[in-house]
Amino acid sequence: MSAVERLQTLKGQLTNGKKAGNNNDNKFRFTLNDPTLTEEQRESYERNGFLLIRNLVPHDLLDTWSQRFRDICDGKVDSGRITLVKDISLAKSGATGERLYNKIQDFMWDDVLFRFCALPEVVKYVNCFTGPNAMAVHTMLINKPPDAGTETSRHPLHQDLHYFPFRPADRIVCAWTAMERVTKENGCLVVLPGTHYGTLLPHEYPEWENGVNKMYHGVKGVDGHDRIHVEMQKGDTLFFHPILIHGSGANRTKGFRKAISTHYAASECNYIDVRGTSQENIAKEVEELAKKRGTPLDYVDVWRYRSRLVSGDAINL
Ligand SMILES: O=C(O)CCC(=O)C(=O)O
Repeated sequence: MSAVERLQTLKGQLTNGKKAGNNNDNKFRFTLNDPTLTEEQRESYERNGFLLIRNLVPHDLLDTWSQRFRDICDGKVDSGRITLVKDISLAKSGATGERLYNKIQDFMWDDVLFRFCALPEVVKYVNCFTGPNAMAVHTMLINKPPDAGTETSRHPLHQDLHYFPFRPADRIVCAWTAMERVTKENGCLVVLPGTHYGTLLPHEYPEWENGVNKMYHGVKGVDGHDRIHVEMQKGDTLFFHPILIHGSGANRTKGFRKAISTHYAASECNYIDVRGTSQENIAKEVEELAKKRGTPLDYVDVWRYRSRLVSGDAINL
C-alpha cells in the first residue's frame, strides 16, 4: 500500500462509512454534497487537500493523447493556439521533439486533447469540488524527458493559486492523470498534506544552480513540512486543491514521464485584480510575454481566453 493510500485508509477508519451528504454538510468546506464521493473520500480531501482515484482514465485514450503530444512537438499537426514550452537545459543540448518540450498548454480548442477535460469519468469527480457548472481554466500535458543532468526537470514547490486571478479557491480543483507509471525515480508529484488550509504565499524563482524553467515559481520556508511522493500507475488521477503546496522531482530515468492535467473552476467564480498582491510578479511576466507574442492582453483576459465550459446547463446552449 502506498503512502497516499495509507493516509486515505487511516482517514477512512475515523469515519463510519456512510455516503457523502445528508445532514452533516457543515463539517465539509472543500467538497460538495455529491454522491460520487464516499464520506471517507470527502474526509480525506478535507484533511489532506488531495484525493487519489485509481485507474480512472482509459489507457487507450492516454496513448492517443501521448501520440498527439508527439505529433504537436514534431510539427506534424497544426498546434493552433497551443503553447509549446522547452526545458531550458535540453534547449541548449540541441534536443528536438519529445526530448525537448517539457510541456504543452492551452489545448482547450484541440479536439483530441480537449476530450480529457470533458471526460465524464473525470468531470463527475470535478463537480464534487466545483459544483455542476465547471470550466476548464488551465490545460497542460506535462512531459519530463530524461533530465539533462542539470536537475531542471524538477518543478519547485508551489501553490497553483499563485497563477490564478479568480476566486474562491475552494471551488477550484486540479485533475492530474498519470499517462504512464510515475515514480520517485522519474519525477512523481510531491505533496505537502494539509497545506490547503494555509494562505497563498509569495512565490519567486528558486535560486537553482543550473537555472529554472520559465514561470516555474516556487515558495520558500517549507523545508520541515511532511511530504508525500505520490507514486501512480497509468490512468490514476490525483485531484487537488489550488492552495496545496506541491511540486515534482527530476526524471532520473532514461524514459519519459508524462501527465495530462486540467484545472477546473466553478463558472460562478469571480475574477480579481492581482495588482498590489503577491501575484503581481507572475501577472507582469505573463502580460510581457503576451505582448511579445503580439497579443497584448491583460492578465484577467489571458485567463478568460483560456477557459472553456465542460459541464452545466449552459453547455447545451
Ligand atoms: O507535472 C508536474 O511535474 C508538476 C506540474 C505542476 O505542479 C504544475 O504545473 O503546476
